[in-house]
Amino acid sequence: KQELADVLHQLGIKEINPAYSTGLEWGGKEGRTTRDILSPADGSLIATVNMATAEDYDQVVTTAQQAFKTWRTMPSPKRGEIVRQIGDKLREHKEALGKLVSYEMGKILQEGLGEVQEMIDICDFAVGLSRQLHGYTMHSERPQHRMYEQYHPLGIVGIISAFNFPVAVWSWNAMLGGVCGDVMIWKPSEKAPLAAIACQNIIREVLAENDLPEGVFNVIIGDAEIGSLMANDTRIPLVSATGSTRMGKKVGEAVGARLGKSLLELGGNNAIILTENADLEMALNAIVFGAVGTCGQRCTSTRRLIIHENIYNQVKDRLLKIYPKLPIGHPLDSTTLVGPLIDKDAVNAFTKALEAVKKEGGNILTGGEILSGAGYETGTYVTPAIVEAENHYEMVQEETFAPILYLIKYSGDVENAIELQNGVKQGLSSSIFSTNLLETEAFLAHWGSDCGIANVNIGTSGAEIGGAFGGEKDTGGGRESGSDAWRIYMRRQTNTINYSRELPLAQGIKFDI
Ligand code: UN1
Repeated sequence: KQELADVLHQLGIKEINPAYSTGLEWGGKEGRTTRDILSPADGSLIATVNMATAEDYDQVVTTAQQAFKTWRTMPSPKRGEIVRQIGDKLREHKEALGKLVSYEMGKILQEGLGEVQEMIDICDFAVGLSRQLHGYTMHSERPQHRMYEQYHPLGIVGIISAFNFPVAVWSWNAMLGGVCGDVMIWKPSEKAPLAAIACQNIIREVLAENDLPEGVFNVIIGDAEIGSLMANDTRIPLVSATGSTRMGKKVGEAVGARLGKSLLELGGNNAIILTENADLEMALNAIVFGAVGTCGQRCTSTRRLIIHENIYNQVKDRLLKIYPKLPIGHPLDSTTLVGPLIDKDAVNAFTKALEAVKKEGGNILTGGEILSGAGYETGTYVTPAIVEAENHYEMVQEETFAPILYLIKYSGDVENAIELQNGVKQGLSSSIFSTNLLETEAFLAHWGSDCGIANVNIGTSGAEIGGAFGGEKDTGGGRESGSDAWRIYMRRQTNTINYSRELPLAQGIKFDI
């Protein structure tokens, strides 16, 4: 308890945290509803936050608009320098922030620390990127003409993040947006706002130390209504949203209706294919980490295992030996591998999904219980489930944000497995375990996996920040994080310059006046 109090103190979390934009602390509960933030680990009240109103939102937008005027005039490498300082401060606070993420959201400490490491990594990436925001130069068809393109800052980026990665996914957006010259308005999940406030405190220090204006990075703690204001707001040219497909469709429709840009990172229904040529020892580690890591609450979590019939029983037996031994408990206990689900609603969704899949013919091999007794008083701890199922079952087609792994048998060639793997609405992450080149290349071919992420001999979760992250179909199509994902945060402009004394028209058109 004392240790957690120290962690909160180090991160500047007061008992009651107002909704605020950088530099502006709007005190008091007056006119605002409040929300108690309870740890899913032990049910304790960590803090109470005041939820922002529509007026608060407007004030944040005005602050951000103001800050944009200064921020966009700074050379990009200078903005990179600010991001470098943010990365340094994150290094300093890695332990504390990792613990807070873990305590507030319930992922085990190793994963909490991993999440902060993703933030540090994206800062480093963004610093380098700040000197590489380049476009092409083209040869003009006209003599003494030059064509090139440049990328300008876009404006305000609205970032709606989910509870399961309460800080990392924001940082992918914010650090890239930051070096690109944008200003950010971040609406974290109302289920995990404290880690966001902690990040904001870190950033405010950096901004103050560099005499930078309030409002380059803003946080607004609010519910879906604030999200909807952002989606409909023409002052926000880009809305980046992470969460369920249901939420993403609403955001995408609203942003699309005003012809804004959206970057959607939505549900996944990720599968690992195990062919007869899989290295099972490697695969088992990947499967278990993918299926029960973050208690099955990653968008990249492994939900389906598509196994060749010849090795099906062997894989099943091995998994059934591992699962009952998984240490389930407090996420800050170093021996724990499976922490709690975020809340009771998530537990209900888990048990409902299992009931429903059973009705469809699914066979629950292990797990599915809600734990009770000492250490499990919150009712948020469950035993991860393994279910024999068929790909077409309604529940198998859905993303249930909980540790349920469906075992699906295939026979014949790898093409049959790929067809099953692609046979869902979502298209985020996918993986194959095989040491056979023909199989792995088929999986990577254009008729192979239809997902945004396709891995060979690596599980579905735990992507590095250097690649573009996102997926197809119901996953929303957006790409964030590494590679050239930065381009969406900028306004692209094509410039043609005539340095001759003639005015030839393109396409050879004659137009003499
Ligand atoms: C998410 O679950 O929204 O690839 C993001 C992973 C992490 C990011 C997950 N690096 O599992």
